[in-house]
Order: sequence, then structure tokens, then C-alpha cells
Amino acid sequence: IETDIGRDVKAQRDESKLAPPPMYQVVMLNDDYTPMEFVVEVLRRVFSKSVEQAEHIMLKVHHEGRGVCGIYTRDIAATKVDKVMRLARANQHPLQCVMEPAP
Ligand code: TYC
Repeated sequence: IETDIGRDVKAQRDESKLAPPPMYQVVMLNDDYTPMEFVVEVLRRVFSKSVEQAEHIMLKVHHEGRGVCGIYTRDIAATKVDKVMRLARANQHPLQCVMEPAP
């Protein structure tokens, strides 16, 4: 019994034996009304993108309907979705952002 417990404790402490956490991608959706400049500012503020990176993602969403802003653990992804949705609502834009399990 004692050795079994000792082995379990050791296994819990061994970081190399931890499974990686499930990852989620945060996806921005296109609409016809949100200004491009607003989307770029959101991508810079919430996802720490450069102007060039933000414009690239915004244009991808504009042309293809959706685009991945980043891939994060569940809590971080949910917080970023919440920040985007609050900014959109506060500025009365219909911008939508969702999280989904990373493939
Ligand atoms: N389609 C919008 C426009 O033409 C721009 C836009 C881009 C909106 C990306 C949302 O996630 C979005 N003003």
C-alpha cells in the first residue's frame, strides 16, 4: 500500500507525465458592418498582434468569412472571446468571436 501511494505521488510530481491541456482556437467571424479599422485594433489589443499581422487576419476574415486569431488553453481562450465581445458591444458593432477545439 505505502509503495503504491509513493508511486502515485511521484507520478503526479513528474511533469513529463502530464498530458498537454486541450487547446482551443479563437475564431473571428466576418460581418458586413464592423469597420475594418476596429477589427485591426481589437486584434492588436486582445491578441497582441502587430499592425501587419492584424491586417492580414482581418483581411482573411473579410474575404473567407472566418479566421483564427490564436490558439490557447480553455480559460485564456474564453477570456479573449469575452474581451472581444465586450469591446464589440461597447462600440455597438456586430462583430462575433467564438472558441472551438483546436483540430
Ligand atoms: N466585412 C467588414 C467590412 O467590410 C470588415 C470585417 C472584417 C468585419 C473582419 C468583421 O471579423 C471581421 N467593413
